[in-house]
Amino acid sequence: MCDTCGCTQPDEAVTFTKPGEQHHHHHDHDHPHDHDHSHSKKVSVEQDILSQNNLLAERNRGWLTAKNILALNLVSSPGSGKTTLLENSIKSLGLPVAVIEGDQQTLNDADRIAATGAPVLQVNTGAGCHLDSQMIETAIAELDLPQDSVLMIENVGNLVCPALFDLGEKSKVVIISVTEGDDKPEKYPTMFAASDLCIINKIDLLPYVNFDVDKCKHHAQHANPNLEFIELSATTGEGMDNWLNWISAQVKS
Ligand SMILES: Nc1nc2c(ncn2[C@@H]2O[C@H](COP(=O)(O)OP(=O)(O)OP(=O)(O)O)[C@@H](O)[C@H]2O)c(=O)[nH]1
Ligand SMILES: [Mg+2]
Repeated sequence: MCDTCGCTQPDEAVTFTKPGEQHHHHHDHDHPHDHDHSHSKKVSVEQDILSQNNLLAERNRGWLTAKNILALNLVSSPGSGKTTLLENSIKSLGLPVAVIEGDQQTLNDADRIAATGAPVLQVNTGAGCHLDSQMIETAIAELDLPQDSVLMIENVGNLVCPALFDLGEKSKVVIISVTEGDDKPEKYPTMFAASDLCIINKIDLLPYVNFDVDKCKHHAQHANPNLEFIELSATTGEGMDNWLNWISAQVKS
């Protein structure tokens, strides 16, 4: 998994903060920790972490489904435009939308979402490079989500680790922007395999960059033949209707 990048470090506290509130809710990341670096031990700890995560994810999914809340997990490299996409989707959806923001540090993204009027909770993961299902369990309890609504989860910007962690969402939505290079699905296929929809963002920049949309899609489809695609620009609004329609179809299905 990703212990080289520090996301399973034992002493890291995760914080939950609503913009404008002083209150910080801390809890210790309770992943099992192990200091035996032999390979077999490492594998079994990783399996424990993932199976524990999956159990809680199923509980989240059951809770969300019972309240008819569509939960989407937005995953991507840093800076692909996840927050911009959310900022420009929330008002147009015609449904109550709440957001969980995942970043290692800062309230920047939660502040941006709060400015749209949507309820939002920032999860700061410290050294951690992904959200996990326990963080989502805590966050949804704090957000007091209404029945028949949408929950957008913006994961930590990272095209690798969040693919492994089910949060209890209905779908992962992977966002790739045209400035990242069209070989990303070829290099990081796991994220594309784990997602139901691939948004190709920043298409307004296509005239200025070397990005072959067909090549990108071809490799993403190789990782996941069922992957759907939407090309859009979160800043100019081109293609945003397709995204909003896709969400509406998910709400109904
Ligand atoms: N030209 C262009 N710029 C965009 C588009 N979408 C986002 N950006 C810009 O890309 C930069 C990063 O956007 P964010 O929305 O912060 O990206 P993010 O994925 O939320 O970033 P992290 O949360 O840090 O991973 C900002 O400068 C945005 O204005 C787009 O469609 N076109
Ligand atoms: Mg963001």
